[in-house]
Amino acid sequence: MPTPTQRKVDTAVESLADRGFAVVPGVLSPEEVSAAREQLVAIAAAERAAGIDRDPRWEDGPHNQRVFGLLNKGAVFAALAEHPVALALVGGLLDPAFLLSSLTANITGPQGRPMYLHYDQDYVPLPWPPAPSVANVIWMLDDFTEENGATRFVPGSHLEDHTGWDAESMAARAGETVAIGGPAGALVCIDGRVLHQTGANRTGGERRHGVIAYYCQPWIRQQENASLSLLPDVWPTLSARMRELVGLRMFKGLGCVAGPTQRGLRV
Ligand SMILES: O=C(O)CCC(=O)C(=O)O
Repeated sequence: MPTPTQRKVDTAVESLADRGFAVVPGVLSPEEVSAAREQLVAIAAAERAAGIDRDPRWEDGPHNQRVFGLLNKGAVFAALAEHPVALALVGGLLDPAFLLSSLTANITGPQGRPMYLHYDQDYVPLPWPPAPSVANVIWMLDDFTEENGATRFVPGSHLEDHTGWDAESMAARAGETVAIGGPAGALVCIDGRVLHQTGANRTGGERRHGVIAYYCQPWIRQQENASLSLLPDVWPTLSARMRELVGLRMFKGLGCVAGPTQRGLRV
């Protein structure tokens, strides 16, 4: 008899196959949500005050905020990236030796504009392999609603032929998107080939806090260069699993240190 969690994972696996995304509600307890949210709110406020909250190239306007490098900003975020439910879902999409590519947050604010419609493996040359090359897990630290900017998807677009897609042809599909919300403590897992975007935040005063764990096949360069970006005092706090996820385990001759035999598994 599968556990309730296993049943939720099984349902999510089916949704990922059919629609290219899946919401799993009730993964985090209210206490876990509060701990992560409080920490994120504090970091986001500090980064706004320090003027490092914006990259002017982002098109979703001055009301949304990204927070980068979350592995350096609290063990509570590492726990999300290595949560067993997230790893089980991503393990169903990618090679078992998949890596954590980056760990960031996306906070929508009132009047935040939608992100451009995109898929997450735009650097993978076409034709793609039959399975996704990357996957995302967005942790909902607030209820995600259509009004506050829940992620929007074009269901099933992961199965389409992406040849010839460009910014214009993707933008033209905005009318096909559906907002996929969920209660705080849920996650949404995303196949790297599905078209999606952050929704517009049309609320008067709500911020939507999401933590985004981005994973990739073990043969892809990671978005965040962990060797350079992880702070020296953070390395010893990482679990053995997280050390593997950031790339310290060799994969078929990749990720060696002075050759494959010198130091064995670097975990
Ligand atoms: O925060 C969201 O709703 C989606 C973010 C996203 O698609 C991205 O960062 O690539």
